[in-house]
Amino acid sequence: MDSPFTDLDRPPLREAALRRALLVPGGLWREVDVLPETGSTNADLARRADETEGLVLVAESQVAGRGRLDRRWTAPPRSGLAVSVTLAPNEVPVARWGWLPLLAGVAAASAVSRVSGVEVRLKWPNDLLVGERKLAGILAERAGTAVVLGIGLNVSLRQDELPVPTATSLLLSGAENIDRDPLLRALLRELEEWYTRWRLAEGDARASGLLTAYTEACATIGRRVRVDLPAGPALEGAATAIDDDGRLVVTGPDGPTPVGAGDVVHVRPAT
Ligand code: BT5
Repeated sequence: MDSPFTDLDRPPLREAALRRALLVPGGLWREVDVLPETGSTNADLARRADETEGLVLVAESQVAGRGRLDRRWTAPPRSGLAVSVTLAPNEVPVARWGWLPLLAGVAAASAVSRVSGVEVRLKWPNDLLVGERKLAGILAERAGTAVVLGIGLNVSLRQDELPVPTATSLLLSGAENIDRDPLLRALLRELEEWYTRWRLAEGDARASGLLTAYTEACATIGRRVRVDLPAGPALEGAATAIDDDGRLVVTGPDGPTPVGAGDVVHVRPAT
């Protein structure tokens, strides 16, 4: 039976209340839709990205959720948040748009930490971690003159529901609050705040404070990592910094090498 009330621990999102809270005059968000099911909220918004920025699409269930590099994002219905938004920072040079998924990571980690009471950190480029385990993932895709930014967050998944052993959920992390409505509101508000700040600084991550906030939230810096690249040998060394372009600086035997998010297949802890 697929009633919205089958699982009392997983009430449906309240679309009308979300709209009342998020669609405010002068605000970034222009439309908030909650679908019971879709393939991928990123794919849906990519088809509409040129219309306007500020579209928000949430799905209670995704049957073809996308990860990066043709990987998949899977989660049981109503067990988390699957949300995408459209952004079009036209006054920001395109070379700086690579900061958008990192910006989303900073906003999401801060909002989720605050609402849930769980300490959430970032794994470069844009996974949200609790300890070593993945709580949420972010996918930014160019669509014409806009960017579709998608976030998948695990909220009430139980151990036996985790799609991979390296995943976790807010429930499994001992969260104080696993109510998805306030989580989504906080996430979108914080995303709007960071986006506005960054856009006003014309995408300058240093001037907007984004670089500092990202560096503080990032668990990768200071660790030894092994970076798998699409071709050639893996790069191994100490993750020492994030540069002004949002690249991870890995310092190995040949000195510091900046690696861009688009070039990386995997970043793993190295021994
Ligand atoms: C990501 O990719 O982490 C980006 C995920 C973005 C999902 C959102 S949901 C809303 C929007 N609409 C979409 O279609 N997508 C976005 P990546 O770094 O490539 O990680 C994918 C990998 O994470 C998979 O190969 C699995 O190993 C793992 N994985 C899949 N589902 C997971 C989950 N629920 N929790 C933790 N890890 C998961």
